[in-house]
Amino acid sequence: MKTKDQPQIIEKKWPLGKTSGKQSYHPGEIEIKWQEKWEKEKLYRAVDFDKRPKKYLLVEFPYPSGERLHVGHGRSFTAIDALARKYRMMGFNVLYPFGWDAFGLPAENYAIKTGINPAVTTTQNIANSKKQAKTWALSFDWEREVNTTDPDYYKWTQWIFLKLLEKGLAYRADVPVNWCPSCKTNLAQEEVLADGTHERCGCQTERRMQKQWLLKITAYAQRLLDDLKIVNYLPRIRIQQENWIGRSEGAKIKFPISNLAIEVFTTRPDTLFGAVALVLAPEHPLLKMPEIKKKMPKEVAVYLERSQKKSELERTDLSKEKTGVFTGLYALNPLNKEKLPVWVGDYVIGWYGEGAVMVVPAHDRRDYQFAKKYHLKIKEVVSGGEIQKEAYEGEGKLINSGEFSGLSSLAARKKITDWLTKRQLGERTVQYKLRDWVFSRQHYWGEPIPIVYCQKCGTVSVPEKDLPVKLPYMEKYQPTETGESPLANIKEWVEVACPECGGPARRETDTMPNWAGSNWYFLRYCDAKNQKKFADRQKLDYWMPVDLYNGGMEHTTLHLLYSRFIYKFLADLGVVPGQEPYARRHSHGVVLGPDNQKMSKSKGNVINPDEIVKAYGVDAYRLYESFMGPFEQMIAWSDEGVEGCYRFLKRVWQLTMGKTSREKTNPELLKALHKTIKKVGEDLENLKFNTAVAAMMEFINVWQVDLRGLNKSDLEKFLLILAPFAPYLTEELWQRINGQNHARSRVNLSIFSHEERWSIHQQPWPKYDPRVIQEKTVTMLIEVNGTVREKLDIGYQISGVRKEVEKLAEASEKTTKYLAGKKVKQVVFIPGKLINFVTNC
Ligand code: ANZ
Ligand code: ZN
Repeated sequence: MKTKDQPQIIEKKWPLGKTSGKQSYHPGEIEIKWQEKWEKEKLYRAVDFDKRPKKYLLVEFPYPSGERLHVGHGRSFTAIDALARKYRMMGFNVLYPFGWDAFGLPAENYAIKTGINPAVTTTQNIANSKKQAKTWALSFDWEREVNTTDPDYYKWTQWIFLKLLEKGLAYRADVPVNWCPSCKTNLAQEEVLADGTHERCGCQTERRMQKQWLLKITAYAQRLLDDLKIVNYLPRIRIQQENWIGRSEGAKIKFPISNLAIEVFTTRPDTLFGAVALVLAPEHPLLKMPEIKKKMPKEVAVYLERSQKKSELERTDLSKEKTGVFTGLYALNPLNKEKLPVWVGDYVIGWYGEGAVMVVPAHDRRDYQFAKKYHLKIKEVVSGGEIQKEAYEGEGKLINSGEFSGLSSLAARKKITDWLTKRQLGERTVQYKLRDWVFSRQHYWGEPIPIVYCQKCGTVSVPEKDLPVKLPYMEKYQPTETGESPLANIKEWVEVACPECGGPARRETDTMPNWAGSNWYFLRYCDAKNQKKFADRQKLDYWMPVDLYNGGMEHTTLHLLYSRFIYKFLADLGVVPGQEPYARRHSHGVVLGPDNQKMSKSKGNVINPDEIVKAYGVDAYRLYESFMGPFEQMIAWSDEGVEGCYRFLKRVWQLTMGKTSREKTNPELLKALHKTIKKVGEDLENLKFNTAVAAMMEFINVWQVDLRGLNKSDLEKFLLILAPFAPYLTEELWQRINGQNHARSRVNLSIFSHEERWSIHQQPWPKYDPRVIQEKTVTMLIEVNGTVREKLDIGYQISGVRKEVEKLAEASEKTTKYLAGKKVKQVVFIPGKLINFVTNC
C-alpha cells in the first residue's frame, strides 16, 4: 500500500445529520424507521396518466400459504425491485404492484390441515406475508394490492367466464379427467406429472369421465403461436410454449373399409407406399359400432378394457413396449389399393389427430417396434437409412412408390397430398397438441361458476347485475367422496329462482380452477378499485403492456399460456389494448437448499428468510439473493454467501463513516467508480443482477486500499448505484452525509413529481463519464484561430478520431467561450496532437 509518499491532503468533515450518534452498522436499528417513512410519504406510488414515461414491472403474485414467503419468492421480488428502483431514479413512472392468488387448492389444503376455515387462514396468511414483503423493502404500490378472493375482484373473474360463454368459448362436455383420490378432485392434464402423480400432493391419479366446463383455448392455438414473434421471451420459455401448443403440418388420409373409411393424421404422407397396417386408438368410434363389434375377436374387448386403466403417459412413453391386437378388419390403401390389416393399439391417442395412424415401420420408430413385435412387413420407401437396423425418419429419395419414385421426400409430401386431395381421399391439415382447458373443480375454495340450471330453460347465465355470485361461508368444506363440490350440500345456496323464468333452478356447484384468478390480475393492478369495470380502458391504455414479467419456469405452459389466451379474448372484445399482455418474460432459477437439493421440510434443508434477515439484516439478504448467481439459473443457498454480502455492506458503512474527504477523488479511484456506474446500470437493464453486485464489491476493494477516499459527490454516486439493492443502508448513509436540509439544497432534480426529494430513492440515477473510463489518454491542444485555449486529456483511441475530438473540444468550457457567436470556417486536425478551429472573425 502506498501511503507513505502521498501528498498532504486537507481533510474536511462532512456535515453529519442528526442521526450520527451511532457509528457502527446495526441493520436492525435502521430498517423500521425508513420503512415507515417511505410508506407514509408514498414514495413508491405509481401515478395514473403521469407525463413521465411508464414502466410496468410484474412479479407473479404468490398464494398466501401458512409457510409465508420463501427465499424463492425473495429471489424474484428483490431483484425486480432493484430494477423498479433504478427505473424510478431514471425518471420513469414505475408500476410495481403486488397481490394474492388466494383461491385454490394450496389454501384449501392448508385450511383442511389446520381445521380453520380457508377464509380465516387466508386473511391471516396474507397479513403475515405482507408484513414480510414490507420488511424486505419491496417498493410495491400497496394502494393497488389485489386479492383474488375479494368479491369485488372475483366478480370480474366471473364476468370474464360469462363473456367466454357468450362467445361460444366455454362449453360443457363429458371428458376423461384425471382424478386425484387423495385430494378428491379432478385435475387438469397440466397438474399431472410425468409419472402420473398429482403435482401438489404426489398421489397417483386415476382417469374417469365427468361432465366439466371447458374453455376453448384451442381456438386461439395459432394466434398464441404466431404472436410469440412479437414478444421478447427468454428462449427456453418461448420454446416450451411452442412445444406445448405443438403445431404439426400434415395430411388427413382416408382408408376405405367397406362403405366407411378410417381417417388417419400423418406428418409424412410421402411414406404412404410404406404403410403396412392401420392402428386405431382404443377410444376410436369405429370400435363402438355394434355391427363392427360383432365381428371382432374376443381379445379386442379384453385389450380395450385393460388399456382403459393406463395413464396417457404410460401409453405414449417411447421406452415402453408398444402393444396391440388385430381386429379382423382390413382397410384399403387409397394410393395402391393394397389391403391393410386394422389393429387396436394404445400407443395411439384418442384425442389427437384422427385417433388412428397408418403404420410405416421403415420410417417411424414406434411403428418399427410395433412391426418387430407383431411380425409385420417393413417396407422401405425413403432411401438413406439402414432399415435392417432401425427406422429411418430422415429425408431422402422415394423408392418403391410407383409413379412417385425418384421424387425427394419433401416434394413427394406435396405431390401425394395433391393426388389424394384431387380424388377426395385426403387433404392438407394442421394439428395442435394443445387441448381445451378443463375449467371446473369440485372444490369449495374457488370462484363459483355463475351458472344456473333451470328445469325449463336449461343452462342459464347469472345476469351481470347479479354478480358476483358470492361463495357462501361453510362449516364443513372437506371435499365429498362422490366427487361433487361441498357446495352441493348447502340447500339454501343451491336452490335458486331461474333468472329467466323465475321457476325452480339449481346453481352450478363446481368452482373455478386455481388459474382463474391469475388470468387477468395484472389488468386489475392498473385500476384496482374500480367498481364499475374490471379496469378503466384509458388506464389500461396508459399502463399496458407489462414491460417485464418475471416468474417461475413451472408456470410457462399453464398460467402464462392461459393468461395470454384470456388477454387475446379480451382484446377481441375490444376491452384491452394490443394483442399481448407481456412485452418481455423472464424466469428466475429455483433456489436450492445448501445441500444442492430442492428445499423441502422432509429433507430439513429449508432456509427461512426471516432468520436470515434477523441475523444479517434485510439489505444483506436482498443483496445475496441477487448475488447468489445468474438470475435465470438454479442455485444452492450458501450461508457464507450471505455473510460475505453482510461484510461488504459493513465495509461500505465504515468507509462512508470514515468522514474524510478531499476536493478531488484520485483518478484511479474515479476511473473505477465510473466503470462501476456503467456496469451496474447496464447489468440491471440486462437482468444480470449478480454481476452488478460483483462490480460494486470489486469497487470497494479498490476504495479500501486508497485511503484518501472519495470526495462527497463521488461517494454519493456510489451510494446511488447501491441504493436499489440495499435501500435501508444507503438511505441511512445518505441522510447522515447530507444532513437535514438536504432536500432543499438540491433544486435541479425536476424529474420527480414529488415536491421534496429528500430520500436517496428519489435522486436521479448517476451518469458515468465515458472520458474517465478511457484506458490511456493523450493530451491534445485545442486551438481557436491558432491560439491554444485548452489542453484536454483524451482517450488514446478517440484521439485519432476527428469527429470525436471535435465533439469533446466543443463541449469544453473554455473553447465554448471562444467560439461563442462565431462561425467555424475550417477545422484543422492532427490526430493525437491538436485541433484548431478557424472562425470567420
Ligand atoms: C405415418 C408416419 C410415417 C408418421 C412416418 C410419422 C413418420 P406429431 O404430430 O409430430 O406428433 N400419429 C398421428 N396421430 C396419432 C395419435 N392419435 N396417436 C399417436 N400417434 C399419432 O406426429 C404425427 C405423427 O404421429 C403422425 O405421422 C403419425 O405417424 C403419428 F414415417 O404417420 B405418422
Ligand atoms: Zn328457467
